[in-house]
Amino acid sequence: MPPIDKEAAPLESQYLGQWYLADSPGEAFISLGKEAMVLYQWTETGCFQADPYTYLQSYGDGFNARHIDGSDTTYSALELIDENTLEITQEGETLQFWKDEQFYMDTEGCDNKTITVQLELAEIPRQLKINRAATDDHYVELRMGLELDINHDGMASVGDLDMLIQHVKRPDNAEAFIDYEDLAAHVWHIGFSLFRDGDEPVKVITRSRFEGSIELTGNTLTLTFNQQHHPLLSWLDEQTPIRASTMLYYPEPQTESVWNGAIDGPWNWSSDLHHDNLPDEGYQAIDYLRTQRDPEGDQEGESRWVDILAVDVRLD
Ligand SMILES: [Ca+2]
Ligand SMILES: [Ca+2]
Repeated sequence: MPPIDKEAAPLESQYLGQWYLADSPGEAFISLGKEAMVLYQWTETGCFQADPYTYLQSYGDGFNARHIDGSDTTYSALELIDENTLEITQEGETLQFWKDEQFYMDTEGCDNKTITVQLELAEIPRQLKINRAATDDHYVELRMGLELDINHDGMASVGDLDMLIQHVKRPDNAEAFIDYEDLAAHVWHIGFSLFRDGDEPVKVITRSRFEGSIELTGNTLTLTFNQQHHPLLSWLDEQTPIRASTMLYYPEPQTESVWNGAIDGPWNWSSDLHHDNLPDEGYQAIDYLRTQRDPEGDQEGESRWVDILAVDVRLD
């Protein structure tokens, strides 16, 4: 239990982010969020185990948490020694952590099953135009895949993963046409990070170094990953809430002839943003045995390139 005079309050922003154990930085680190946290620990078998927790209650500078397996922790008290040093005290025992500004996930998970995500869309163009002049730098141009509520708290929080293809407009990169297979598929995890000194930490997604594979058959996009790609994937099971999502940001649509033969393309569009979700709101449990279907034409914006028709997820 927390000290008796503690009032419930969100965790203060200076605690948010990733911290590694000062004594043995390669062996353990934690990712602290507003609603949830993850403890990563190196195992003797040469991989990382991730333990996701959600806060039962937070108190500004401490929390009680519940592990995804249902077990509760005792009260954890947080104290900043200086801006890069954090002490966490649990049941009279204090551990010291150092701030990790990189927040890049370079760790291998311990399990080895294959995860296949099949996304059937109303139409997938043979080519996609990227780094468009009309798009502002650093904006996401395309994003498609699966969002996983790994920690079961019904929201995107620290401890969750996305399995995505994504393309971001890079400064100074020339416009180009690419195939979907030339995009990269990654597992992304949610955390808090500082963009600049003095800023408040903001919620970001960061990709694992591992790359999944992309396959295109007709209008079905298949992304294949392995549990080794991220330690949190060990918690994926048939109870995990998921949401398929697609997004295309395409301001000032042009009418080039490169899409000859296509049914849909930029010449049909007037919106900048096109997206679709399955389910429309929140998440639904994975059903490995059944295709989950979504209505045709229910996307926001006009583009059929984002219109989800069906999603299949498999774990073998
Ligand atoms: Ca969540
Ligand atoms: Ca749809």
